[in-house]
Amino acid sequence: MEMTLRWYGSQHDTVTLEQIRQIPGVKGVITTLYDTMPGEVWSRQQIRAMKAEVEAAGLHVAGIESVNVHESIKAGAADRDIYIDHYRQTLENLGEEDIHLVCYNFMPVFDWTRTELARRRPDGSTVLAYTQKAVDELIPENMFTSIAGDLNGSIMPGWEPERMEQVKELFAMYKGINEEKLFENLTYFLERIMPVCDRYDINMAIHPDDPAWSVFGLPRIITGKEKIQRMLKVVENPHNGVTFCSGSYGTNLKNDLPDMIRSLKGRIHFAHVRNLKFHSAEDFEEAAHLSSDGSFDMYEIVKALYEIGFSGPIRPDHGRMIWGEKAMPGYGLYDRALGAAYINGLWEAIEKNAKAQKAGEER
Ligand code: DNO
Repeated sequence: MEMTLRWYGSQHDTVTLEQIRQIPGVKGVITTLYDTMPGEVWSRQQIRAMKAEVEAAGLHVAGIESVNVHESIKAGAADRDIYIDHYRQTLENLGEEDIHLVCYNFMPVFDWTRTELARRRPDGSTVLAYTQKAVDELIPENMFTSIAGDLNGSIMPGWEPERMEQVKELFAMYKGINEEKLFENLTYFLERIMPVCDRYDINMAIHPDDPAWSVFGLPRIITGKEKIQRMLKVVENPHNGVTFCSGSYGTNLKNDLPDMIRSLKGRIHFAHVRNLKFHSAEDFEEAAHLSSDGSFDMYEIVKALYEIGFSGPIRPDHGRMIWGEKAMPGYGLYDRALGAAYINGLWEAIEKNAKAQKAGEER
């Protein structure tokens, strides 16, 4: 694996590349062109400028998160082929610039959903949290305004104000689209982009739906083991892969995370590692990465990644807001740096142990 950190670009991130470079073991960033809209073609010039900035700071671009998929593609609208062509062109331009990993999602309307962006934990840190009750009581158009006060002046990925202004129209687009139809639209999209991915060796890594169930009655299809296996089989190409995000699949307590990782051997191109603390199956908050701070056994998760020979980029995911930091919720420096150090520590121990065991067996 390669330890990385997500970075939103100097115009949007409070964390600098110089800071990222000082996190032990981090040599690469996962980034994006944050000012582009879904459906836009990313030019080679823009990509080159982004790479140059990262490389000037002594780091490299390990992958893109995200190249967002236009709603017309997800909804299978009449004009989807135009946007698929744009997506293919963006992939080609990324490939020409030697970028080989793209994380994306196929969630209608909303990207990830949280109902609180600054829930206070007993140690005084604040974290993102979710309760089903709050979602059930909210009308979707008000989702953005209900969390806007806790944004610390940042724009959350997937929650860009322009998108939120169109929520009503977006919902209308998905009338009559059930899970099966959404799955067909995903298949249609994947079949058309795979030739470009093959030509440029680009690994597509679909991000799970978060939470891993339907919200506001919208269909959600990347939620658990069977569904993800179906998607990998329907387009049986190694470039059609996944982002294994423990904090997203983990929202559904029925998902056995280490078992899922093992079942996805060879198709996990990117990993997001984070821990959640559950108060009930429908009320959870994000915890520190350390196992004992949340509900997951992080050792078992990292061990499963090690055992399947995972070699792609990995990143600590949402961190708590600690030590007075003001940053995009989930994306401050301090707690993610702690997360990176912890995951690196787990990996080192697991690797040394496995090697010692193997040497012992050979003797
Ligand atoms: C949330 C992120 C998601 C993810 C997208 C991928 O913090 O994990 O926004 O980047 O779903 O397209």
